[in-house]
Amino acid sequence: MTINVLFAARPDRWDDYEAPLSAALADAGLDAHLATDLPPGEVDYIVYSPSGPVSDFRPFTRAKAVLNLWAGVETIIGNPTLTQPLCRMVDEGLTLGMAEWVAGHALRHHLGTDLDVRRAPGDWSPHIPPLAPERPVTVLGLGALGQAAARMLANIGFPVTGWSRTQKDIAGIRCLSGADGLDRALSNAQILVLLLPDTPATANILDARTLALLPRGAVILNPGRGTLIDDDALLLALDTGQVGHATLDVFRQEPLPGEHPYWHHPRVTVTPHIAAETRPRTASLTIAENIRRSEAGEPLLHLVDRKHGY
Ligand code: NDP
Ligand code: OXD
Repeated sequence: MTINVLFAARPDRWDDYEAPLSAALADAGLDAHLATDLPPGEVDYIVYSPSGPVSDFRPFTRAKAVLNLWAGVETIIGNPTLTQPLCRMVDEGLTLGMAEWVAGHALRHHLGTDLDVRRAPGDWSPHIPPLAPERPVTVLGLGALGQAAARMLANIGFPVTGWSRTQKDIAGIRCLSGADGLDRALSNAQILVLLLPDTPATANILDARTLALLPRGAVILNPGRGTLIDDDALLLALDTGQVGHATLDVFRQEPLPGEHPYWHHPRVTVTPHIAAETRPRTASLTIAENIRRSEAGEPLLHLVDRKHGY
């Protein structure tokens, strides 16, 4: 029997996804009908994006799973109409994109690139940064994206500490967990990367207390979520020099309002939630594999844990 797959992302994404997703479904051996408009009661799987048209899942009485195109699930996890299993996106394109973004921004601060590219005529003085092995970096969150970023940073040569809810064992990374582990992870983080999800347990994880644990002048990279940071505490820490620079990709309100102090703060770089994008070709493989598994009675990949919220 034909499997009906509803593409419920932003309509302008259809052109990017139609061909790769159709091909991935066919390659997975599935007889699937993929469309942007289907009678809800006939839909077997929903390919979902928070910016798409579906917010009430009740009419989708036959749907076996909701397959999110996003890694983050904070906008859907609390939806009371969602009774179907929810899978988040783990996509090798998204993962590599994030690792590259983190490595690029870490290197910008590590090398002091801004100092060199802003030189004026006559300013020929050398500025010698330490080498990567002398620059400890910490990554909060060791999931799909945090691990990839941590590995890329370690490959460059940085001594990398990672912190997660459950204890990990990753070659070449010092892995910590728990409340005491967080304090230790922060205490020597000259560059701190936030790759935690937005959950009640991670809200304001960087606040006045935890910011004070960082070495003076530490750099923060936040491609995770805006809610991870107490913005007032960060602004104060930037003003006092406790934090040397913050490169922020995600915010409590997006787009970041024009009047927000982050826009004009000399120690803040704002990027418009572009750290990593779900890539249609590779994301289609994840979606097709999950539909194949579901149809074969195998466990779904990347199932969201509703208790923990990610
Ligand atoms: P995962 O779910 O794979 O990993 C989340 C990590 O956070 C896990 O290591 C988890 O620990 C850890 N974690 C969760 N809660 C806690 C807690 N309370 N204390 C300590 N550790 C915790 O997510 P991804 O790596 O795929 O993505 C991370 C986030 O990146 C997304 O949720 C999203 O917010 C953001 N993102 C941003 C993008 C951008 O363009 N800016 C693009 C894509 C994602 P454990 O391993 O023990 O479960
Ligand atoms: C995501 C994101 O969660 O792009 O996938 O932020």
